[in-house]
Amino acid sequence: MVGSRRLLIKNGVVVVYVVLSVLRWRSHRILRCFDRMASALASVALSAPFARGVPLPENPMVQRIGAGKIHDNRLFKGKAFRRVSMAVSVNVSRFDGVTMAPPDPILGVSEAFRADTSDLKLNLGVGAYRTEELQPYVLNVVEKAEKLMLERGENKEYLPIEGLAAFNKVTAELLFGADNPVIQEGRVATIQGLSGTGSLRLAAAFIQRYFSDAKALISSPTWGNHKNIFNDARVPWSEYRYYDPRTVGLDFDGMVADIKAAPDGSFVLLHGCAHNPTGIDPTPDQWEKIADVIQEKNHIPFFDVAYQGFASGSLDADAYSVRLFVRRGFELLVAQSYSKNLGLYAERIGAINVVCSSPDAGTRVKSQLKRLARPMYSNPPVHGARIVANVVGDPNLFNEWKQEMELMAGRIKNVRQRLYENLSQKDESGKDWSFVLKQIGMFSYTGLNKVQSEHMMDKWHIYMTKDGRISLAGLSLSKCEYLADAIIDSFHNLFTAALLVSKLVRPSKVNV
Ligand code: PGU
Repeated sequence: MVGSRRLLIKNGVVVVYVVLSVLRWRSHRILRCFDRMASALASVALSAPFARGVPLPENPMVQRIGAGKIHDNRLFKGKAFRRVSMAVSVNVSRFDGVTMAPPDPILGVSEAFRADTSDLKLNLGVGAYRTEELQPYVLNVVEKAEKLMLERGENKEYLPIEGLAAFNKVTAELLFGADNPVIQEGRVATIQGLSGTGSLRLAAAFIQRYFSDAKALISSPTWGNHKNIFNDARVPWSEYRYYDPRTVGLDFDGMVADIKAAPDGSFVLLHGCAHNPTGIDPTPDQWEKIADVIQEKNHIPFFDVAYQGFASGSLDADAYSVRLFVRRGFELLVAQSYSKNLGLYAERIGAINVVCSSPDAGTRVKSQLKRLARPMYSNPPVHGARIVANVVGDPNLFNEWKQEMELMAGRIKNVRQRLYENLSQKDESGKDWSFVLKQIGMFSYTGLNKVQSEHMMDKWHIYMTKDGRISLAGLSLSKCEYLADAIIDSFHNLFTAALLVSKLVRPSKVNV
């Protein structure tokens, strides 16, 4: 009697569960609510004592619970729930509520490029150096350093949380200069990071933890991932004016005014050199004035240095802005990357440096950076760090590296020059393309907008980011003419339509 009543209840519960599951499938809006109810009912249906007749997958923990060997109620509930979750997922995915993420605006371009079968295709999306034959390039000094590492037979033990000591030392010296007082006095907290991105992310986590009321200021436009980094770290940000479309140059007055208008004590993100995506850097005089206003407002400079040595071909020239701010006595943050200047894209090697006013503050900051890193990734990878330590720390390899860097930067400059000549010669409208020559670094900001950039891909098979940025590092001299034809066509023939769209689609100014 008791047994058949139990069977009846069990069947009733199963029917309700099936109905809810069907309804859940029909309606995405109430998905979460049904999901929870369905799970709870299934839990009742499948758990003891009603579940005796329901076949379940073998699970030693379940058997132990059934045998009454575990009496911890918390554990019992947890394990039972996990078992039921598995059963529910047979017909309906627990991940149905997960929506499709859009492709990444930069790395997604490479995916689209790979899918294109045309012989004409050209990938100017991602900022990655290619040879004149458009092949990836491993630097000679990197190969030499790796050979050394193999010969030494180094082990693969964990690094300390802060990374390889030899790496941190040469990295900070490369950035600030070995004789810089902040290095001599031990006032820099340097932590090896997961390349530029990971270092920025660690710094953002630090800001969120210790300056939770502070805001980050980022340039408009900026490298797209800056916004993601601050969003994910829950650091509120807003933009300062940077690019002036009328002059295709720096909106210096706008920049200064916006930095001035921001709440005191904001973190001002500055591109140390080769601003991405515009390729427009402030002049030394403008850097001084930017430092003035940051000082006046008690802001904290936060440099992103992803292109040291790659912009001008000189490591020292490209560290000018950072060293100026250090000379003026600022406490500041600098994220560094070896992706471009040593071609170590996939090694994920970089660093975060925090310059403090005292060695004691430096020690404390470093301890907290380590504390943040530990639960995120525990400690960083060793291979790239050893390559850097071997190249930057060895006078011979260091000199050879500088020559290779000049070569890479030189090839980009040549391509820039050729593109400018082709644009000027071929464009019959008389448009002034000289801004291409004024920009610096890997990129050229063409001024093409979204519609025009999409036309470059659709018609010409030229892959670029939709903000009009092209990576000259992915261009060869022989492809310049083809690229110039594509730019001229996209710029003039889609001008009206593109103007209309750009008026309708305005970028947002403030975010959280
Ligand atoms: N900061 C800036 C200004 C950058 O341009 C990049 C890379 C990074 C940091 C991060 O580089 P890491 O590789 O993490 O060291 N920007 C390139 C690479 C592609 C990407 O978006 O990650 C670019 O094409 O903009």
